[in-house]
Amino acid sequence: MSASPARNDRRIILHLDYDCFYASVFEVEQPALKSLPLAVQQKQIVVTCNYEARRRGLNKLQLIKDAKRICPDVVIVLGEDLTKFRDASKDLYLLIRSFIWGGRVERLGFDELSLDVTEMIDYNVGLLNPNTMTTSFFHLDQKDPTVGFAYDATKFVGSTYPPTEEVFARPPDIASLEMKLLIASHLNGYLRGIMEHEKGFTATGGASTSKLLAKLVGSVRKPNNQTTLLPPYETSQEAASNVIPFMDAHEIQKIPGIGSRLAHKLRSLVTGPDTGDQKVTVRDVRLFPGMGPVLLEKTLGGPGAPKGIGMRVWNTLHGVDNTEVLEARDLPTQISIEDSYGRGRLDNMESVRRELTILAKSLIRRMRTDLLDKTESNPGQARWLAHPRTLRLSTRPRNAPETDGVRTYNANRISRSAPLPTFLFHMDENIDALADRLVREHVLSMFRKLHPEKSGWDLSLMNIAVTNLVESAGDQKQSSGRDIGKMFRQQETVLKDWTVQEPVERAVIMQPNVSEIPEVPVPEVPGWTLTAPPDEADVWEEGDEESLGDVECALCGAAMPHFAQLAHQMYHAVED
Ligand code: TTP
Ligand code: MG
Repeated sequence: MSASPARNDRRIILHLDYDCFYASVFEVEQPALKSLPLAVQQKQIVVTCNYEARRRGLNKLQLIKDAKRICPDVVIVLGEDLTKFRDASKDLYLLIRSFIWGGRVERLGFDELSLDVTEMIDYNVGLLNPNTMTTSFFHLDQKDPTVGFAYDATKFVGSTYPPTEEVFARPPDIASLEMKLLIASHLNGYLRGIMEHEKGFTATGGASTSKLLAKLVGSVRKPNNQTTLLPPYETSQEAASNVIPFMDAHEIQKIPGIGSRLAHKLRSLVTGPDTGDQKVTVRDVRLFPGMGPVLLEKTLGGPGAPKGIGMRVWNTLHGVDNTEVLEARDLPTQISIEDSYGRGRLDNMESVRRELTILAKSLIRRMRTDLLDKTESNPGQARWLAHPRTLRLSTRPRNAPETDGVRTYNANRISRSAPLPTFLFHMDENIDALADRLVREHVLSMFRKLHPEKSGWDLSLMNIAVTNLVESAGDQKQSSGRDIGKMFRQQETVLKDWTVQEPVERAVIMQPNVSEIPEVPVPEVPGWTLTAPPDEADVWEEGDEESLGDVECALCGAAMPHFAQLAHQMYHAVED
């Protein structure tokens, strides 16, 4: 077997995953829902449900009809319009980011955050006084020593992996990784408290030295809890690493970055090709004879696979992840809206026009939400922060049935692009009129070029997107998103567990935008692009794609987003 990869545990990373996120958005709007079993519906699926519903036997990605059977008094709310989830997600992200030095916060999907708090922890370790550990003070601001909270530096907040006594017989050495993680657990608890008391959302937290480990250890105790992965991380003469047994116990597919396809290949390698979807753990793969980066590259590499996949997965199996916390762009790279359609729903030009107009309306609404400068008090004069240059229409035709009547799933989209007409930026016209004009004057002709036949297409999906965004010059987006003085005053009353000192003014740290952007010509747009199928379900990350549904389940006919497909299949497997 190859040597274990080298560790580098200099960073301290926190992970936050909001509890039953979509359901919580409804609960925050209507707190009476909290005590009821609540499920959020998209198409015929429960995309999430609150923990009261989970106590009564409901699950994420269950069919609505099954949820009603298992829990007849379940309250079902529609969650197909993602606007409120997106807004809540942005709001929580900005709240948390306002505390983190350097704005080192990455959004993963709608409801997860990775925070690089190394600098904050190093600074606070440097200020520890060994004689007054139980009455330490966490500094949230380097310039103002009064801003922060009191904490006991002899105890972890929340749970640990492996579990430990709350009070140490001997507090950890101040210079140790354990001490840093202990302090990080207090920051984690503080941020979760702020989220709950300011916004009403609970989250589950993890603390470790990488995005991978912080995320995985965070999910050890859900909901509304947090877990810190305790050192040692490396095996030494004194003690064995905690990381290896922690990683080893996970099913291979539960590991971030090892999606369904890679997991399938690894399972086939370990158990043989015909053993179905037998459970295989990280340990099974790690200890497989001859295992190492070379065998992994041979098993997982090939056309379309990222370069160096063998080494990356080898590192992952050992809990080694050196990827940086990437700060989110404030502007999306593209905006795209799509919907899926059952058989026969799009078989004439009138129905295509009608559906395209619905998509176009959502698209323009999203452009106004995401790309307009909201600091302008008169909405009619709001400035565009970026101008997309390209309009793209994509469709996904269904495969015709084979001779035996079986219809195979076609994952390929075909698309056509054209320059985006500038009238879409007119703020004095209403969205309905703009959408109508966009479809009549532009999108329909793109559609006819994609599908020259007069009728008879059988499309399972249509998507309209604006891409190739060019940021506007002279953007002044350093607006303060929050009044931190007010926040600290509020905390005095709401956060009983955390001592809060003087109020202070502080602005949200936004990434400065490039102040001068050269005029970029409209690019050459190819007439035809045949897009490869996306690497479905390997990772689920919130892109700029807004999908209301994507694939049909062959067993029950339910339509669902493509990322839900695998979990849905597993659901059927359990049911059987
Ligand atoms: P998750 O974090 O997987 O779920 P959750 O936050 O609802 O529940 P948990 O407490 O277990 O973390 O996903 C976040 C949101 O994304 C979820 O509220 C609904 C949505 N979602 C989908 O739209 N499709 C999916 O397949 C999944 C898994 C989630
Ligand atoms: Mg969640």
